[in-house]
Amino acid sequence: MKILFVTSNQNKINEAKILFNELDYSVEGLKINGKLPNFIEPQSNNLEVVAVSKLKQAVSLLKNNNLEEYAILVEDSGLFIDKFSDFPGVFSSFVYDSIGLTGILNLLANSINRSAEYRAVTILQWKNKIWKSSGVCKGTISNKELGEGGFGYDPIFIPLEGDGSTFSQMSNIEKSLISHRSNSLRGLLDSLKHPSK
Ligand code: ITT
Repeated sequence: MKILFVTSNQNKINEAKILFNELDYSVEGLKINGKLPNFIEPQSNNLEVVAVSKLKQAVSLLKNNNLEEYAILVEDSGLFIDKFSDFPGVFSSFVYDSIGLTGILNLLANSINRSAEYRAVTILQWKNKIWKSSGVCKGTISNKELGEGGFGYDPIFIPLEGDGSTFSQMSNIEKSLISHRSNSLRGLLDSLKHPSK
């Protein structure tokens, strides 16, 4: 099966490739006329609402472009910081582009409570079948940016399941063993492998 992933983020595509490889499914970014079309994001503080909206828009794009034989994958994710009552959450992208990692580190300066979690919701649709899943990765926010890999908040996110390194200090494979997105995608894989569950 070929999966078209509705994302502009190549890191997300790479993470999905690692996982779906197990079922011999290929994953590539959805492109219409060579580029990812613009999607309207609903005003919502719920990752699933955003993902469902992306899915509906993508499904109608597939229909209009004779791509219905392919499966479509949508995902929405964000960083939820305890001390800020889950902010930036669905606004993670916007906050990253506006105040950036320095802004987050400044907001948390001298704070003892540095707990946070990444959350992801993924939905796969193939023809009229839909599979939904969610994933979490718990961790803490570091005191400074560390590492070169990953993307977004990875230089300041230390997963609890790791060895104290930030996601940016890990390889893609190490991140994909414990990340929120991989956890969510593994839920989809599980449903695909065991359809009766
Ligand atoms: P698409 O919308 O095109 O998929 P995006 O990167 O903007 O790309 P989101 O809208 O889902 O993705 O926004 C999620 C934001 O949350 C993203 O910009 C990052 O700042 C952050 N984020 C989500 N998952 C992350 C991860 O695995 N590592 C680092 N930051 C992540």
